[in-house]
Amino acid sequence: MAACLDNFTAKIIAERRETMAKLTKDQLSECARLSIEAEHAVRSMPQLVEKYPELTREEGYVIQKIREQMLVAKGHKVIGYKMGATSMEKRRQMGSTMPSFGRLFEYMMLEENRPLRRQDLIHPKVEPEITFVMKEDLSGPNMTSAEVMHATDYVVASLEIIDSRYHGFKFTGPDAVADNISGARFMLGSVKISPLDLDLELLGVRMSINGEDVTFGTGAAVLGHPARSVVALVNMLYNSGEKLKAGQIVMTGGITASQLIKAGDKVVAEFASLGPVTLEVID
Ligand code: OOG
Ligand code: MG
Repeated sequence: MAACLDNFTAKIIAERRETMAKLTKDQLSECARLSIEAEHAVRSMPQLVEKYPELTREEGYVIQKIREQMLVAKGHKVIGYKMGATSMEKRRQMGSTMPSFGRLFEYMMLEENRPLRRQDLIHPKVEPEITFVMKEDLSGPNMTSAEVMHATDYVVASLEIIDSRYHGFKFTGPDAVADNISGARFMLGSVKISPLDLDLELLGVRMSINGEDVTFGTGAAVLGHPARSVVALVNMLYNSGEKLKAGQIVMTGGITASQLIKAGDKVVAEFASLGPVTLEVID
């Protein structure tokens, strides 16, 4: 596994081991492997904290980074990031007090109008999000919303399909971070608008399943303004020696709580100005 770790990850692990002497490199790699295997096998697993009750959020991020390196070694590609727990409804649902981030890989992207296969996932849920696509690199630690808005190519409506790899969708903060914040699939809408031409905080969304409205919200639910979610991401990435790159996608986090979906469902998220995103779930 060591060959899979870059210098940066090795350094964090070394530092943590000096200060906390907690999980070893092999144990961290084992946690990353378990999350990947559960995803591939479409089978849920026990929380990592059952085995490692002292698991920290920082260790969760190291596991997430190792997980990324393992997927990249298999030929996958990171195409952006997804923020977690940026709205009150999501924080309440996740039992989380602070925002977190995960990574988006190319295989997670569902082309518009492509159905989601229920059997590919363990217990999928869907949530509406506003997504930024960047045209310039951004690095922390002192990011501002204005810089984010100017560095953004466009925003689009989106649906995220999350699928925790833990039994019953139950986890602690460090577990969720280690498991890539439940990232599974996502679908982007086709209307692209500069965030400078929208009142993102006032932008409303209504999500329905099989014609019945299930959740409502506005962009302001996401940290007061979705650009602040990108600010938080860029500043967190700085802490781990990374930056947001031109062309990358940032899903700013569920505006509303997520909803369980099943085969046969038709989910529509209707966003003001940005239009609808429609997801059909098949067997
Ligand atoms: C974690 C996913 C969090 C969001 O938008 O807040 C997330 C979960 O709810 O399992 O994607
Ligand atoms: Mg989400």
